[in-house]
Amino acid sequence: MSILGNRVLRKEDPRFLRGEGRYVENLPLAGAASVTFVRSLLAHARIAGVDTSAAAALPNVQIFTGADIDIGPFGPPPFPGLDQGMGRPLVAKDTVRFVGDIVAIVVSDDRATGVDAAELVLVDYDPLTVVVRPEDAAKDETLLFPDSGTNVAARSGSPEHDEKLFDGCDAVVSGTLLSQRMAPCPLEPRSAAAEVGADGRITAWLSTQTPHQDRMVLAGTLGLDPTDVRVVAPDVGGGFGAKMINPEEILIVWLARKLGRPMRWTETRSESMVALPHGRAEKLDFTIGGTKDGKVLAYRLEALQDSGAYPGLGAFLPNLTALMSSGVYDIPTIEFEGKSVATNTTPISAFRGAGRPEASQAIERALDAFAAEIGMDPGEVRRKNFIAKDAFPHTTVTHAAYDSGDYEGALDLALRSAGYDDLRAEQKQRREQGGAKQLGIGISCYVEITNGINETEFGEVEITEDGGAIVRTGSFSHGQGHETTFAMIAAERLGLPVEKVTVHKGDTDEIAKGTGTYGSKSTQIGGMAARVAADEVVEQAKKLVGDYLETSPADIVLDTALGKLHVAGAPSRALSWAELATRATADERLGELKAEHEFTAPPTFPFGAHIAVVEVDTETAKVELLRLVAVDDAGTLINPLIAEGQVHGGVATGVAQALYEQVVYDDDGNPMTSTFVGYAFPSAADLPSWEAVEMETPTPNNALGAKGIGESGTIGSTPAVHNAVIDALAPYGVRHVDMPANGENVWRALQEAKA
Ligand code: MCN
Repeated sequence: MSILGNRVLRKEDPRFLRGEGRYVENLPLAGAASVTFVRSLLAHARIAGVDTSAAAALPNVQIFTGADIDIGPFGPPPFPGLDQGMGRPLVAKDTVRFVGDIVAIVVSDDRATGVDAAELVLVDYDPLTVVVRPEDAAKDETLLFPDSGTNVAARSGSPEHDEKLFDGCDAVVSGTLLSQRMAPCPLEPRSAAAEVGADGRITAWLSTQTPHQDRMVLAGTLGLDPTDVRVVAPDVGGGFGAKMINPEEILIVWLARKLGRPMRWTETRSESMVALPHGRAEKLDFTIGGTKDGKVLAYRLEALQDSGAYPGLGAFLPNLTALMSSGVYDIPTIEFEGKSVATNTTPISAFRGAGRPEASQAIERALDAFAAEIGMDPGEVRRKNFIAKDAFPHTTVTHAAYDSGDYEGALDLALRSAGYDDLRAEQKQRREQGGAKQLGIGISCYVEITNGINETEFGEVEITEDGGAIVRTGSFSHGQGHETTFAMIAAERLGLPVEKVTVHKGDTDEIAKGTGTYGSKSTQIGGMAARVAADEVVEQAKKLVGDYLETSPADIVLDTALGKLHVAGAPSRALSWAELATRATADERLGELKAEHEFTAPPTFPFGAHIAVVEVDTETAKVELLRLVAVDDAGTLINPLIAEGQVHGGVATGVAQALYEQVVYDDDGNPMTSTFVGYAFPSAADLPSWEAVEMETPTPNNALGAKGIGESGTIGSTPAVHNAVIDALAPYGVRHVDMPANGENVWRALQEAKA
């Protein structure tokens, strides 16, 4: 029986539960200096001068300003259409562009002195006009990068509008939705340390998702050969898309080389809230039209992406929104126009879902608005427009090539599990009774893209002296449980118990290549690379066993149930992995039991349906999420326990966007939510237990049949909860509530509807 599909407990958990995780912050690094960044307190200003004299007078303190930095600006990434003139000086020289921009660096023996010194660095600012709102930035009245001549960093889709797009529609509805700015909030803030070895090679320990890519960026920025850079990512306490290399990590390495002394830095929570890139921040204007019996004929989506002060990956995200704008529906015509602008705020980057939640939020709101307009049940409208189960592979009008799916099946399962008809009956009863506490039921059907740009991942499998195996992966796990699932994948192919397989990751000296973890692509490419490498090891083993048993390798078979290689038809002429490893070690042939593979595949498209039930107190505007039923289909599951955990965490993020979290700036660009006191990051006590319902529709794109699951819960849940709140308020004439749909926004919506 295969280990795959079993609820194997996470191999990494005993380490974490005993407090034995090793993070950058607790790595011993003798003689390391402490680095403190002095950050701008103004959102937009010219730097007239930086007086470091008082700070430098403290014992054993060194200060660096923009003038001392001899390496070029950071980013933007070389994506097509992204303005390359909007790079970020690692330390601001002339201009600061957001509260949190680095203006000086303090190097000290200890952290406390560093903080004292940082407070003594006096920056003379000449304030400039601050642009916080992307709508204002788009007017190009105040430019963040005057040389670019515009704040528009990137465009996507087409600005052309077909005046006849909605001709033939019985009903046309428009709406606006802000997918508000979110802070990623990894519980382990960013941390970096660096040391130059006696051989001149640099080692950087980073709290990152992408060690191999970081090595390339470090080498490229610092003018080093990549082989002279080693990046080690030890245990990492969450990243959620945001923990990819940034100026801080580059500066830590630059300082270690410059001063010939180990350096370390760990950001504080409030520093993390302003300096770690944020996510979302996409304003979506939709128009949807169709027939009165529910068939959608046309859809237009306009996205205005706030890219923050230094447009990078965030400016590219509307491309993903465009690609996925059709959702699970067969919509004959779609128009998309995206614009990404620079503003005086923290830069935007990837955050769990990155561009795809925005697409789902828009189409799922639009579908509900359309259903309300024609007076049809929102589930029924969806049913009329699904891409049919037998239509796969299916390419949407936005050129997304969906691999496999059963969207109606997912909705049916979700509605059944939720007891939809009973919920509607209870809602009707409450409405008739007219009490303050009204019920809202929200539906969201989603499809998302994982491994969106056909990436390649590296995997290596090696048999160890004791007959176990090591899997080396170029992927990285910072909460996703790869130490368990990748071990399961290799164990299944080798016929070894999962306990005998150890997964190594995150050290660029040990692992030849890698891309890291983002876009929920690890299993389908990294897991597959490990699988293929394991198969190649089996082939090598057959050769070796053939030699030892004096038989042709073609006659050797692996009995995966027993973990033995034997002569076909003669099971007693066998060697177990342990016996084989012992003999191969003695003969110095163990190295033959090792193989590597780089696996590439097209994207896969996980999908699902979420049903949210909320209670809204129409007198106090309090919103309570009562239930969330989540059907998330990620193809064949490797480990349903881990997949469920991923959905669980993902749903928490998605619900938090619907109900709680929002990064807020005042008009001067001051962050108003830079601690967990002001930023409404929910705890377990704020959230109900989710009802996760399994569904598995394999992808034909890899032999595991696996799609990604890491972001699904986030993408599916936000629109379900958002729709539920609006549904609860429908009898009051409410057609829209801003996210987060918290008491304040619900109260406003009720007041506006009354007015
Ligand atoms: N899995 C499975 N069966 C499948 C698909 C996945 O059993 N069909 C398992 C995998 O083997 C893996 C886990 O589920 O152990 C997630 O796998 P996958 O969907 O391939 O996604 P990645 O490993 O590439 O994770 C990335 C994804 C992203 S993009 C964000 S953001 C995110 C997330 O994972 N950030 C996280 N989950 C997170 N979880 C934690 N704890 N912390 C974060 O920062």
